Amino acid sequence: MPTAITRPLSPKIVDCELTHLERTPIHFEAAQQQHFEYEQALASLGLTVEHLPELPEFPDGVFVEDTAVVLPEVAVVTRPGAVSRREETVTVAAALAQYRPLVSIEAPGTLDGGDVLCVGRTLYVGLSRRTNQAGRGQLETALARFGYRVRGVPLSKCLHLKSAVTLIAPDRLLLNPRWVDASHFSYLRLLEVDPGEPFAANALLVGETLVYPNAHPRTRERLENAGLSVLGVDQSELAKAEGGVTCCSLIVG
Ligand code: CIR
Repeated sequence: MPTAITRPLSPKIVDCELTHLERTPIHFEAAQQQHFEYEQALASLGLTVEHLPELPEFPDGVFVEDTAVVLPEVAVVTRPGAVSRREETVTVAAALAQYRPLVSIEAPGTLDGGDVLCVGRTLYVGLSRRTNQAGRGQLETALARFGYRVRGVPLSKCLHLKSAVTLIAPDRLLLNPRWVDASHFSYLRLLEVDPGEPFAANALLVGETLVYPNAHPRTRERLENAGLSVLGVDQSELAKAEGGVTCCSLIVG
């Protein structure tokens, strides 16, 4: 049974890391309710939701995507680029060890899972403020034996690679061309976000359905016009913490 690993929100989410957004008040109860509804959306798509232990002292602990890269053969436990987030990986590694052999990114490497986009046997790695060349290199070395290629993608205008581009079908990407150079992905079919919705490129593909924020109606229309099935969720509170739909779960297929 495919599983979605999630973590309850920390009350300290209000002290989260912020890179590209100004701090605005986050309503904790509303954020909790939205996270619950996100988990329900994943369950409605056939995923078993497994909760990690609460980490009340870690403001960004809910964004579990950044702590691991889960592939069919192996799980890579990351070393998050933000120092405040490094220890989040301990409980993630313990949970993932039930499902996969583990490898870990070590110092001086840093890697956030939000920077890793998997398309078939190619992993695109955003070289961002969070992910460095050493982290990318360690990922390449760890995965070469499984036949994965790893390609670095320079990034400066958004937090993570998956803020700018995500997979919406096995051969198709949703992309904001103002945040990432589309030529890296020219052999794939590309769908651009509506220019007025810069944050709209982060979609979570579960089976053949996209879990997708209600905040981007014009891009949603583009997705639906392209024949894709969309399940809307409200993530307005965690969006203030620079979170998106991929960030809040680790899918173990
Ligand atoms: C951070 O800056 O680390 C959090 N406030 C947001 C992380 C979002 N994660 C993701 O895009 N994968």
